[in-house]
Amino acid sequence: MEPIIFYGVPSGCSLASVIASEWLGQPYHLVRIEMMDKWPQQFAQVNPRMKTPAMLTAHGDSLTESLAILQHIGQRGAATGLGFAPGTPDADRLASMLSYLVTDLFAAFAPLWKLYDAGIDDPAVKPVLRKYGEDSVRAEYAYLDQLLDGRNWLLGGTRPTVADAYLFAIGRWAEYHKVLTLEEGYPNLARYMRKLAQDPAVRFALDIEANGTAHSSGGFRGHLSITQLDMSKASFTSTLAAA
Ligand SMILES: N[C@@H](CCC(=O)N[C@@H](CS)C(=O)NCC(=O)O)C(=O)O
Repeated sequence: MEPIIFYGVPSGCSLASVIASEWLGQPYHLVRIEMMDKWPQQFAQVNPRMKTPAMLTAHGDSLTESLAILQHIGQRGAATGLGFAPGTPDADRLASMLSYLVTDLFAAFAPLWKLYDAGIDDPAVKPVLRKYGEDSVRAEYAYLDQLLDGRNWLLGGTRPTVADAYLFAIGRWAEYHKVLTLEEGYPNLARYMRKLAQDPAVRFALDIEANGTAHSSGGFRGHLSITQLDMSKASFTSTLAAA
């Protein structure tokens, strides 16, 4: 079967898995999850934690967690430098970068998402969460800005890897939450985000997120409805999904 990526809107971290799938250039399908609505119950069979992204691989296995999905896509694209063959120094560098992004950078936004999702109005809690989130985000953006000084891509090199797909997906959140403006104080990150925003795969993923439709120059073979999928054939290799 062709792999299926389950992506969430609005503004999900799963945008990275869509960008990376486009960069890979091999056939794949998408399933859209409206995260603010009631989630389809069938999705629990792909990811019982009810989080996106999730994937059904070409073998019909469920794969959860951005890091695992991006490593999977990257390894399939090792020949072109989207990821790297396991056991190589480059693969170690990519694993290290992805780990940083999915833990420290993602976690910096947690208080802001908590405020957004839960609509917290308690005056004793709201400013504390806001300040903690803003300080954490600024610290990580300062680190990333320094890292990108003189570099086109997160790992250096001449082409983006799956780590760049993830940084683009998360990097837009600071402005989404009105924490900062990249152009003011983060010039390298601003240049990097501007350049990626022009990339055809990134534009495709943003259009898909916004409108549910877009022109693919990669391997997109269309959306599937989750109700069309025969989940009974999916097998769960993910430790989290099997729990
Ligand atoms: N550790 C997971 C986190 C996934 C996650 O939290 N996804 C968010 C969107 S960015 C989600 O599905 N949120 C919906 C919810 O928590 O209800 C990963 O890295 O894939």
